[in-house]
Amino acid sequence: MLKLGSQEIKKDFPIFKQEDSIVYLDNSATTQKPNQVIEAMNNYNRSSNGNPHRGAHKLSIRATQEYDLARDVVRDFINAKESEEIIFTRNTTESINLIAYSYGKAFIGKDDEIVLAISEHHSNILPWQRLAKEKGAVLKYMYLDDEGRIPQEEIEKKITKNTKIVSLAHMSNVLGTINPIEDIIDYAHKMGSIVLVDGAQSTPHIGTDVQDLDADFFVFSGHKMLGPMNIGVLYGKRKILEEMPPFLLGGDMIEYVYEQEATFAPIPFKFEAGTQNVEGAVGLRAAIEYLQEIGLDNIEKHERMLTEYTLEKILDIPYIKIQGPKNLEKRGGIISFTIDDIHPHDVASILDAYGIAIRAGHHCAQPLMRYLDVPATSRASFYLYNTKEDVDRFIDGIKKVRKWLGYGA
Ligand code: 7TS
Repeated sequence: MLKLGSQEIKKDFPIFKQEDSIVYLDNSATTQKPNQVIEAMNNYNRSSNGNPHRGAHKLSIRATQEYDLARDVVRDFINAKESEEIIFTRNTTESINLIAYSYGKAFIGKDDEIVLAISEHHSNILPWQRLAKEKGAVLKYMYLDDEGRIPQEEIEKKITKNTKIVSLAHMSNVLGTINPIEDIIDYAHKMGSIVLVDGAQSTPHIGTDVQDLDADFFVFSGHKMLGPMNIGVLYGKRKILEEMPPFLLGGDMIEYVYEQEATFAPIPFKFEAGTQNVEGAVGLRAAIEYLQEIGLDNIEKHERMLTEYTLEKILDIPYIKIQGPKNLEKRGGIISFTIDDIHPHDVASILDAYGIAIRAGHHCAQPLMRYLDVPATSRASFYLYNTKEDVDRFIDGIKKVRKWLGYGA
């Protein structure tokens, strides 16, 4: 097995051969692809490309088999009960939009409450804003303590008997906090609400068990877990998915179509209108198999080691402020920070000149930025191929930023 933390693992990722000196710390935005994923997609295109579910010919049949297999692999990865509960979408954003549009329009009405956290990504805010405006529903936010965590009192204050859905990131893409979704799901269910978990930042890094969590919906994106862009997942409990009306209408999601009426195919097809992204599903399957071979537990452990190592060093630098938890408790490998007197965009540009890729900006979380009272942050985020040497270069880089701009040490 490949040893995490060694340079060896980078050999699986052709981008690190081409960009042999890059320190890639923008994994929360998107991750790099190993040869295994690239080859799986190439092989599919070379040998099995056809339109799935449509033809009797062998290429269509092969494409259908590849697509179905990918669905089974995703089911296993998140421990869903049935493969029919796995719907392929383009990404987390589309999955949430689908739920807000379909479930929301059918089951959320006037004065019903939708509860989010203030730390949500815009993808988990805007669809609910529109729904709330259209339906006269109430959009409520759970606020955070000084470490970026949702206090228990806040959960019990905001989720009430009128709450119809709680929609929440498992891991914040800015603060790196892992939200107490088990407790929130438990409490929301007691109040009669369902829960959507946005797993965009957690699924790639920590094991997911949707049955254990008892999540009603769970969504994530392939491109943040070594897979390709434009393939995402929406898990939903069978009973709920069956009650929901379709989102997009068109080919492959119907049973019968008449001049004025139509009936729809069973799940998952009801939610997969149009020609599907089989190539993407094949790539996602290869990514999951790669992650499973290394083991999510090992990945989590490795990233915790890197996070601890980084925090130790960064907390020693007096002009740097961490946004989010400063310890390892219930957090992932995402570290947001600001450097006194320097705009985060300048930090990112200067680090780029040293070959270090981080992200700066509002991270699609403007309400959180306002809540934290910062215009933006710089953010480093880890994945399995990062090493301690990457962290050393990153720390070295951020120590040079102020000097570069003439502020002295
Ligand atoms: N939810 C969370 C928690 C995210 O971090 C992101 C993307 C999304 C939803 C949307 O994912 P998409 O695949 O549909 O685009 N987050 C980031 C980020 O932090 N930097 O770039 C994209």
